[in-house]
Amino acid sequence: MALWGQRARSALRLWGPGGGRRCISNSVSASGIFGSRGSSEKKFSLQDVAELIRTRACQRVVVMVGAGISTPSGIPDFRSPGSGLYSNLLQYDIPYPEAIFELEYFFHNPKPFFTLAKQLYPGNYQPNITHYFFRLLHDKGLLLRLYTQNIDGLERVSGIPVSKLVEAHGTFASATCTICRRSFPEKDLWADVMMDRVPCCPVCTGIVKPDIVFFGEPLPERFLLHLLDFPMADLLLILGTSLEVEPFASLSEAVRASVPRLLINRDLVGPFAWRPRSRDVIQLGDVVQNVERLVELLGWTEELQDLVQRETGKLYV
Ligand code: CNA
Repeated sequence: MALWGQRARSALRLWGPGGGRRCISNSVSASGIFGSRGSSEKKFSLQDVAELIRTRACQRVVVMVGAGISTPSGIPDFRSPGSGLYSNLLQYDIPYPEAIFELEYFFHNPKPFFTLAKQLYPGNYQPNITHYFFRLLHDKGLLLRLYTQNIDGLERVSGIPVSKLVEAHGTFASATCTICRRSFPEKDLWADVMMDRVPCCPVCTGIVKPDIVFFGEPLPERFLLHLLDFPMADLLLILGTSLEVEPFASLSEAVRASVPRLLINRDLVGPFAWRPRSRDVIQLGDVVQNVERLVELLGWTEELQDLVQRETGKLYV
């Protein structure tokens, strides 16, 4: 746990918009395979990835996602210029954007965080087709695990069981007193946040914080599942993330060198830019459009539409 804490600590210092440059210690060396396929060999394509899934040649799919999969649901990401959360934080009256996730500032003034929490709180936004695509992967028994940096809870809302999720930067689904560490009931947290009240522990009156990972805090213990999942994965899908936040970002290099990796993102990011592998597939552009294309190649379009209709119906009952 100590080592873990140390790794997470140094990593979470990199959350800021200008930070996050790599310092990978546990990556699988890609250089070996990079030269192992001749330059004349056909490049991997989205169609190849679809084929691996469709034929069940890959059945242990690991997914890594970030804020970019939730922008189509209406939640701003951090770093997109103009629309990103960091450029919209002025309204919260904080000294600098990252302060909103800093413990020191939180103890000084918790209001801005709870104002943001109210905005991001699960229930205000609905999953989009990307979340439901992962749900379909799970329903078909192909999802080994979904690692998310998001705190919007939309993976849960889409119906993916918590056992299949690693919410690496925490969740609003639970909360803890910052003083006595007692857990605080979810429904009471929700009521306080919605009523613009700072939640306080009924026992020691300490401020209660949703279990969202702040700068300098260790990641949830479930994150350690990556030690089992990534060596076992036979396909890695990475969507909607700048791959700037460690230790999450380094997971993109933790699959075996022979494992195909698919990046769907607006920008070319992380090791796809600076240490590509021969089985990398890069689909730059809008996440929804690219997921729809993949789903079409898989022949799952109708099934996905049915799932979305069914699940969206439930949300409004
Ligand atoms: P980020 O650093 O803001 O990067 C997002 C990436 O997604 C960027 O590369 C964008 O270009 C890309 N992107 C945005 N919209 C789209 C789209 N429609 N199609 C394709 N690509 C798109 O966010 P990360 O998740 O990488 O950074 C990690 C932080 C952000 C985590 O700690 C999160 O907690 C935090 N965050 C979460 C949420 C949320 O829960 N929805 C919102 C904002 C920030």
